[in-house]
Amino acid sequence: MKKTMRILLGLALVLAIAAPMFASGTKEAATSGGKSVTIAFMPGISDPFYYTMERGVKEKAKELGVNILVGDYPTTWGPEAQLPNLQALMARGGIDLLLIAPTSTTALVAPLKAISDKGIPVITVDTYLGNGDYSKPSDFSFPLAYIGTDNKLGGKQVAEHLAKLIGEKGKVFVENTNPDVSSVTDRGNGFKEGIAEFPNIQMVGMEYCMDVQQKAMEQVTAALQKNPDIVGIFGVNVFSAQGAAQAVKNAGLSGAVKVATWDATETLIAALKAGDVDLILAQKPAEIGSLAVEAGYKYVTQKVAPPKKIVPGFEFFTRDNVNDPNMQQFVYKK
Ligand code: T6T
Repeated sequence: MKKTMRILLGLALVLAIAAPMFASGTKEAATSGGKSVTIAFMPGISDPFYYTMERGVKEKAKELGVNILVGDYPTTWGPEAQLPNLQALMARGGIDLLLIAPTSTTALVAPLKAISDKGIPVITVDTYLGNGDYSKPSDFSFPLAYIGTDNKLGGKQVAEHLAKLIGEKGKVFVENTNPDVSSVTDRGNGFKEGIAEFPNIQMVGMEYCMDVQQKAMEQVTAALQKNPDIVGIFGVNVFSAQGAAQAVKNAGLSGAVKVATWDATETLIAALKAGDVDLILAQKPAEIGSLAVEAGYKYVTQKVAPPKKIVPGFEFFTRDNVNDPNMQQFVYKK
């Protein structure tokens, strides 16, 4: 009896020691050459899209036992705001790989190349450098990969949805963010391409708010005054969409002017439920963050290069599915 007890106790001890090795949750710190792996994450701007991406980054890092350093969130969009925060992040040292959403296709090329040349590989998330084709040698092809939405395809599909909402005729307007940012440029171009398929729809303008919601609201208000017969508006990201929806609501035109938006913030979801917005394209920021950490980890620890482009999908919210329990996972949350 005593012997059986001793055997059982011994077995329990072995299992207790071995269990963490097989556990699927948090791992021991991942290492590269005996040192723990540290990945830095530099977001584009302080907004729910990047907060949600950070959540995906941290969840995957916890699973893999990777340390994450997060750069200070820039409060405005652009290299002037992002570069100092990037410098401060890199100065923390001990970084094995950098994940960054470059806020310009051109201005971030040289600073990121310098980081890459120092032996810190770079993956761009959400936005890309140059034309985003890292598979052919060029000045901007040094990043390991671009991981983000197919913005052109999304823009095209938004145009097709909006066209249906307005009965395939009338004037439409686009509220955009910045002219030299890959994500929003592709959305605008995709939208133009999609709208061109409808001969009775005329695109009367595209303005740039530089990612300032108040400016977006003023620009859409002015567009509605200039063209009172606008029937559809596309707001291409969080702040341009929220500003556009506000302008349409202030003008008392909710419902009459259809508002198609991009980015599933809680604010836009509430506006959709209230009838002030008619369509939302939800990206998958947490998935982008998670895939980026996974790719970075494999590269640092096993030298496995990721594909040059990794493109998670997107979803559409309408009033028909906004309360669907399966759709709630696509609402951006910290
Ligand atoms: O739409 C996202 C992101 O994809 C884009 O590059 C910049 O704007 C957001 O962060 C939303 O504000």
